[in-house]
Amino acid sequence: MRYYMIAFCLLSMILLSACNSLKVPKTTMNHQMSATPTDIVPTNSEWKVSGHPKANEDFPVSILITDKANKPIQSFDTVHEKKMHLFLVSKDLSYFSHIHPEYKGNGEFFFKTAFPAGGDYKLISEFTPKGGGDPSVESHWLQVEGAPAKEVPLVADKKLTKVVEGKKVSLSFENLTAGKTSHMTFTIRDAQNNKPIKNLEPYLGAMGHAVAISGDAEKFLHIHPMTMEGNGPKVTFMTIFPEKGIYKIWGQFQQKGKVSTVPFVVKVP
Ligand SMILES: [Cu+2]
Repeated sequence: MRYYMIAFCLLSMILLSACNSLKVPKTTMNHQMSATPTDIVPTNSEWKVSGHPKANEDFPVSILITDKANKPIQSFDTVHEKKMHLFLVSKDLSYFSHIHPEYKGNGEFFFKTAFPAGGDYKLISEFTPKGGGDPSVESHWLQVEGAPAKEVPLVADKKLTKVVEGKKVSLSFENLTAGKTSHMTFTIRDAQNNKPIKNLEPYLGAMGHAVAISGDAEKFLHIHPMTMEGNGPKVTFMTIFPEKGIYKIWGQFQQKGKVSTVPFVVKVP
């Protein structure tokens, strides 16, 4: 049964990534599986930003999600505890934020945010219209006025170990090749004493989340762990990078009620 599930999961991923590289589905094994692997509901989105957003100033954004006939989609599934997951990144991928817009009804989501500097930002929303098996993705580029941050060149990390908020996090891959199933493991230790952290807490219904975005900000993968078992120090994700190239990956893990975001830049051969 387990192997059947794995095979099914792989097949869904391959078919879906072939359909639309931006809409690569979740790759969790525990996640409810769709009836058919091409279960993405086609959508449109309308992003409304009032005025001209300026750096360091909160501004409101509303997103209207419609179907192909431009009728607002009424119901959304709650996936990983939320109806919509929204990722905000700067063009150079140096800035990253993961938030959850509020559902207002009648297809409309709402959030407020502020960006730390002027420049171009990509807003990537992920949601599942009710009855759709796999999440839909809609994105929008936004220009923010103000002094731009110094552009950070996106180069692959030489060392895949980072210390973030007292955690020493190492990233390792098995079978890292574009178009193939890769396993990506984060190992989390206490930066002070190097002891493995074994008390990770579920964050949005999983032992961690990972997001990968290609260097051109065109390809987006939201990845969930392969298992709910264990609370660290290792969290393994399974995914398919659709194309070769540079990707930035953010792992998010919760311990003692606090979420840490750990970024890595990798080159996928
Ligand atoms: Cu989310």
